[in-house]
Amino acid sequence: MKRVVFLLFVILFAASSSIEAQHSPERDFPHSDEYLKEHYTKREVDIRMRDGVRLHTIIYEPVNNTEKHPILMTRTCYNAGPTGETFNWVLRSLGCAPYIDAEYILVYQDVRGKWHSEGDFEDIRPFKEGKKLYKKEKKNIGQTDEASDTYDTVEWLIKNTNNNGNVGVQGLSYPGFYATMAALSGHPAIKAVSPQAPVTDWYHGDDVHHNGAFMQGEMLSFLPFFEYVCDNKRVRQNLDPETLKFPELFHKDLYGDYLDIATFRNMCEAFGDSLTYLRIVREHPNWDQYWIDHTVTEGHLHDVKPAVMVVGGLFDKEDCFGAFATYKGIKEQSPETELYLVEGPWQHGGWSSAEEFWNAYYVGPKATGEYYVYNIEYPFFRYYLEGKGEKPAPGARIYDSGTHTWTQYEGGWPCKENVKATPFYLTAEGGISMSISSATSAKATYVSDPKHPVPYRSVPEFSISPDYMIDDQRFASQRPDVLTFQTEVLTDTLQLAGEVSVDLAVDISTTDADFIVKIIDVYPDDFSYSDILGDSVVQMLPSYVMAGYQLLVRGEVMRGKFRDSFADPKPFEPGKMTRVAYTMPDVAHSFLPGHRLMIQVQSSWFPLVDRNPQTYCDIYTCDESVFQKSTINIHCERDAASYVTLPVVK
Ligand code: PG9
Repeated sequence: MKRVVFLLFVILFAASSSIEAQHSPERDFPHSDEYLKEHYTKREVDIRMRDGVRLHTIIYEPVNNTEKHPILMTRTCYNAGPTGETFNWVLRSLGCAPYIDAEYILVYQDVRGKWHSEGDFEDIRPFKEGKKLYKKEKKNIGQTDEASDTYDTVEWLIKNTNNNGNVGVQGLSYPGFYATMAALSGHPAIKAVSPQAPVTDWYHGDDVHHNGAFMQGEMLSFLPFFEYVCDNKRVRQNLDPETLKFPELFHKDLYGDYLDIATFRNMCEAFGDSLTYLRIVREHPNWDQYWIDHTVTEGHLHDVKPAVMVVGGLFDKEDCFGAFATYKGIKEQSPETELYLVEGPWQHGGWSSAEEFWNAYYVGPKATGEYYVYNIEYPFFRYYLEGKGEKPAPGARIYDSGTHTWTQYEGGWPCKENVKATPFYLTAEGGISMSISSATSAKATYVSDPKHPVPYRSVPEFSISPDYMIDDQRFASQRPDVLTFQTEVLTDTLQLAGEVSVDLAVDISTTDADFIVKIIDVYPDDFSYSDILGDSVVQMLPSYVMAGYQLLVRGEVMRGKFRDSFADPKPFEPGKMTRVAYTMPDVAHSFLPGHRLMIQVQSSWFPLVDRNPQTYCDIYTCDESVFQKSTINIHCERDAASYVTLPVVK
C-alpha cells in the first residue's frame, strides 16, 4: 500500500498544479531556478480568515517593483509548498512560463484543514448561500466556505502586495473546484477565473461515482494519501508519510487485488472504517441531501461576476463530466457572465503538457502544451488582468478528436443549430441501423459473471491509468460478455458534437445489473499514420498495430437500480422488459470515411467501477455471497429498440 500511496503522492503533487511532463526538459521547464531566484522573491504568510482561522499562503513576487503586477492564485488541498527557501517547481514549468515572463504575482494557498493551514477540512465544502461578505467577526465561526476564504485571502493580498488590483484564480481538478468557489466569492478584484477539470458532481459523473456507480479503482489508493498525508494535523506532527501504516491490500495488479478484496465492506474493515470518504459513500448510497448540498451545480452558480474560462479534456478520466457541468451550470444560472469553454483531446490536466502523440492516439500540433498555454490560457488572463490583447472569441472552443481541428461555437455549448440528436439503433446481428428494426422479436445476449468481470484495460497495472480513455478496445470485442455493434465502413464523415444519451431495452435474469456503453472509432484495416502524416512525424509514430485500431471515444456506466431515480433505486423484475436510459459526457469527434462507428455494451468495467453483485441490495454493506451471474438480453426489436442518441452535425 505504501508503494501505491507514495507513488500517488508524487503523481498528485504534480497534478495539483500541472501535469509533471515526461517530455523534453527545456520545453517543459523553460525557466531555471536561477532565473526565478533572480527575478522573484518568496514570502510565506498565514492569512487570517474572518473566523480567525489562518491559511498558509505562499507568495512569489517579482523583484521589479517599479510596476504594479496582476495576481494569479491557486488554492489547493495538495500542498501549496514547499515551505522554506525552495521555490515550487511549477514556476519553472511550461504552464507558468508566460506569467513569469509577464511578471505576475503568483500565489499558492493550502485550503482550510490541509497541509500548513489551520482549521478543519471538508470535502467539496458546501457553498453557504446568504453568508455576509464581510470580515473579522468571530461570530462568523461556521459561517465560512471556500468562497469566503477566497474573499478574505484576496482582500489581504490586495492590501499587502504590489498589485494592479486585478486577481485571477485558476486550478486543476480539486483546485478547479476552489477556482469555481473563487468565482462565487464576490470579491471585486477577482476579474478572471479558470476552473480546469473542476471537481463538480461526485455522484453523477466526477471521480467518486458515475451515474451512482462507485469508481473504486481510484478511491482506495487516493483516500489514504488524501486523508492522512495531506491532513494538517499529520503535517503539524511532522509524521513521515512513508511511515504511515496502511493495510497491505495491493500485492499484484489492481484487477486481481480488487477481486481478492471482493467487497466494499472488506475495504472499510481493512482500514478500520477510518477513511472518512468511504463512510460518506456508504452512508449516502443514493442521491440525497448530502449530495445536493455538496454539488455546486445545484443552484449555486448564480451572480458569477468574473470572466470564467472552463477548461476540460475530452479524454479526462477524472472530471470530464465536471468541466461540461460547471460550464453548463454557469451558462444557465448566470447568463450575464463572460463565460468560455475550452475542450481539447486531453487527459486530466494534460493541456499544458500535451505533445503531438498520446500513446497510439494522434493529438495533433494544435493541441500541444505550448499551443494551449500561449494561444488559449495566457491570452485569457492577459486580456482580463493586464488589459492587453484581443478579447477571447465568445462561446466554446472545441477540438474535434477525429479531425484534430478546432471549432469556435460562438453560441456556446452544446451547439444547437446544425446539430441533430440522432438515434443509432442496435441490431441483434451486431449491426447499427438508422431505423428501428421491423422484427417483432430480436435480441442480443450475454452472461455477466462477477467472478470474471470485463477488465477496463487489457494490461495489468497497479493504478488506474489515464490511458484507458483512448485505449484500443479489441481486447473487449473478443469477449463473449461484451456485445459489439458496428456500422458498415463509412463513406462520409460522421461528425459528432454535443450530448450523448443511451436508451436500452433490457431484460435480466437477476434483480440488478450495471450497463456500460462504449462509443468506439474503428480505424480502417489498412490504416497507417505515415499515410496521413507523411514521414515528417514518422519518428514519433507509436510502435503499435494501428490497422483496425478501436479507439475509445466515450464510455460510461449506469447502475441499473437508479434507472428511474438516483434518489429512489428499484430492483429489476427478472425476465421483465425494462428500459435503462442515461447520459454520457459530451463528445466532439468525427468518424472519417473508411472508419466505422462501433458501440459496445457490457455489465462490468473492472476495477475502474466496483462490481455490481447483480442482486438488488446495498452494495456498500453486502457480503460476497450475494454476487451472482446474470443473463442480460439487449432487445433490438420493433417495440423494444435499444439505441444510442448521438449529436450528428448536419
Ligand atoms: N479529481 C481528482 C480526485 C479528487 C478526489 C478523488 C479522486 C480524484 C483530483 O483532485 O485530482
